[in-house]
Amino acid sequence: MSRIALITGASSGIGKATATAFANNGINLILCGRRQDRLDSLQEQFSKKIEVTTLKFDVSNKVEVVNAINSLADEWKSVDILVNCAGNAHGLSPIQDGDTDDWDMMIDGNVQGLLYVSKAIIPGMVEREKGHIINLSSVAGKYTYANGAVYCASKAAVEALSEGMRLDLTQHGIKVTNIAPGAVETEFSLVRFKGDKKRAEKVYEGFDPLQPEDVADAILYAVNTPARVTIADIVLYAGVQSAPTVIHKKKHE
Ligand code: 8X3
Repeated sequence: MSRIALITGASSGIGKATATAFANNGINLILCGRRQDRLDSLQEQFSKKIEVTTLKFDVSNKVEVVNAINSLADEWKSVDILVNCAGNAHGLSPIQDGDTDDWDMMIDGNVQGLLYVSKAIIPGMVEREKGHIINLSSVAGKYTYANGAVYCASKAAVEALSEGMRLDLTQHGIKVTNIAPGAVETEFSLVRFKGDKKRAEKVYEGFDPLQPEDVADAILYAVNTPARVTIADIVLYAGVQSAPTVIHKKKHE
């Protein structure tokens, strides 16, 4: 039986690219997200190659997470790979101007959500003495930048959780990989700037940003290493990027 991967945030961006890479490599998929129509169209697309099922839930809703994962049919329960991809940035402002609703969404989604999903999957992995958890962190979890304190804090928490999970789970045959991308062209900035397309597009102007597929390649590499190898941490920057806010953009004439 081929491996089964459960991917949160699978309906767009890095989650969707990872799902595509996994499908092309014969890994069966449990696609999770909040937008059922998008999950359905991905299911239709991938089901020519692999087995696919979908789960619609919000990672930050503890009851929804538990109910959705408990609803999996028996043949889907033995998850080999968990990709904790769901996450978001909301707002970019100095701490004194921060919106507490934005803070809640980032902490609830990026930290609590990752924990709720992991809690629902890890006991089965421990029982089977095998598994691989991929946590999507960010370079923002390694270096804090101005106006991004809470987003950076949420990703610093992911870094700590990846390390903590690895410490607790390695003895149970479970690998934990932390993936920290820099500037990736996804819906990330559109969400951060609350739908302001112009402002979002500006983020990726004047340079060649990472694409979701570049991050998916790194994830695929990590899940395809032999048992003797643990890829603990992968940091990816765009070609002209050397820190979260250091990007050598082309100047406009
Ligand atoms: C996304 C990368 O540097 O915009 O997590 O925060 S950054």
